[in-house]
Amino acid sequence: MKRRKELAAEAAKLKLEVENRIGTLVAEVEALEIKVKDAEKVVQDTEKSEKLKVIKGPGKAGRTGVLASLARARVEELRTNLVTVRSQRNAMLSRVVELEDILGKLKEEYNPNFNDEGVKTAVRAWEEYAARDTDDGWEEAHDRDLDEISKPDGEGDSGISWGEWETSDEAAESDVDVLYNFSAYLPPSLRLWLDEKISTVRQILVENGILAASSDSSTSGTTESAALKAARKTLSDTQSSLSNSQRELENHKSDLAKDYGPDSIFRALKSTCIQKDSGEYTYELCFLGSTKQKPKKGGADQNMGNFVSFGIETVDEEVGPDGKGLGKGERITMKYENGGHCWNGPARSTLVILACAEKDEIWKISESEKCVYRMEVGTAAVCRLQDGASAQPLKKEGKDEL
Ligand code: MAN
Repeated sequence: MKRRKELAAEAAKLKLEVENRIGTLVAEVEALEIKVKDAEKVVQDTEKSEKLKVIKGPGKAGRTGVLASLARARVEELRTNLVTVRSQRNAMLSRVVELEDILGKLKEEYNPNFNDEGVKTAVRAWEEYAARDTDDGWEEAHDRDLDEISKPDGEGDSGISWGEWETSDEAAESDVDVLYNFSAYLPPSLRLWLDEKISTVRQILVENGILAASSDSSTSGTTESAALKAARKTLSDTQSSLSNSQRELENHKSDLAKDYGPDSIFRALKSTCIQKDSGEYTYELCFLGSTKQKPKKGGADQNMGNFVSFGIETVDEEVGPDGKGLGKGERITMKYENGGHCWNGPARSTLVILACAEKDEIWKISESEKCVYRMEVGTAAVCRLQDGASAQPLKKEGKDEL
C-alpha cells in the first residue's frame, strides 16, 4: 500500500504537469493567434503601400520601350536592304547607259550601203527600243527622297530619335510621379506629409477601381522589397509556432483524455518495462507500451502486441507461499493487440492479468493458443486497502463493487 501511495502521488504529479502544460499552451495559442492576425495585417498593409509605390525595375522601359526597340530593328533592316537594292540598281543603270551609248554610236556610225543583214537588224531593233516609252517611273526628285530615307536615323531630318523612346519609362510619366518629383523640392517634413496624403488618395482610388494598381511585378519576384519579405517571414514563422503549439496542445489533451486506470495510477508506470526469462525467450512487458518476446540465442525480437485498453478478468488461481499469484476474484487486465505477424496464426496479442504485489514483476508467461499470450503480473498499482482488510485487487473506476 505504501508503494501504491507512491505510485498514486507520482501519477498525480505527472497528471498535474500535463494539466499545467495544457494551461500554458492554451494561453500560448491564444497569444500566437493574435500575433498571426497582426502579422497578416502587417503583410497586407505592406503589400498595399508597396503597390502604391512606383518601383522601377532595372533597365525596364515599359511596353513603349520594347516596341521602340523592335521597331528600330525593323526599320534598320528595311533601310539596309533599300541601300543595297539601290546600289544594285545604280550599277545596272550605268550598264544600260553604257550599252545605249554603244548602240547609239553603232547607229550613227554604221555604213548603210554595206549590206550587212546582222548590223541592219541590230540598228532597227535599237531604233524601236529608243522610240519606246520607258515605264521605270524614274525621277530625280524620287531619287532624292530615297537618298534621304536611306540615311541612318538621327542623321537626317526625317529620322526617329529611338533613344528617347527606348529609355522612356511610362511609370515616370504618371501623374503621381510628377507629384513625387515635385515633392522632392519641399522640406522633408512637408514632403513626408504630402507623400502620405498622395498615398492615401491613391489607395482610395485603387480600392474604388478608379486607378489601376501598379502591376504585380512591383510586389513579387526580385523587385519585392525587403520590408515585405521581412513581413512575410514574420508571418510564416508565427504561423508555424502557432501550429506547433496547437499540435502539442492536442497531444496533451488527448493524453489527458486517455484511460490510465483508477486515479490515473498507470501514468506513473508509463515508461516502466519489466522482463522475465522463460524457456528460449526473455519476455518483456512495458506498461501501456508493448509486450515482446526476445530469443535468448539471438534473432529478431517478436512484438507480442501493443497496449489497447484495460479490462477485467475473473480468475481462480493458487497463490504460492511467496505471495506471487493471481488468487481468486476479479482482476484488472491490460490488453495488448496487433503484434507481429504469426505464421499460420493471428497477429500476436497478449492479455496481461494484474494482481497486487509490492514489486512490479512478471510471474508467469503462457501461450494459451498459438501466438496468443498470457502474462500474470504483480504490481502495486492494483493494490487497494479495503475495510481494514489486507491489500486487495482493484477494479477499474466506474465499477461500484469495490
Ligand atoms: C515463435 C514464437 C512462438 C510462436 C511461434 C509461431 O516460435 O513466437 O511463441 O508460437 O513463433 O510460429
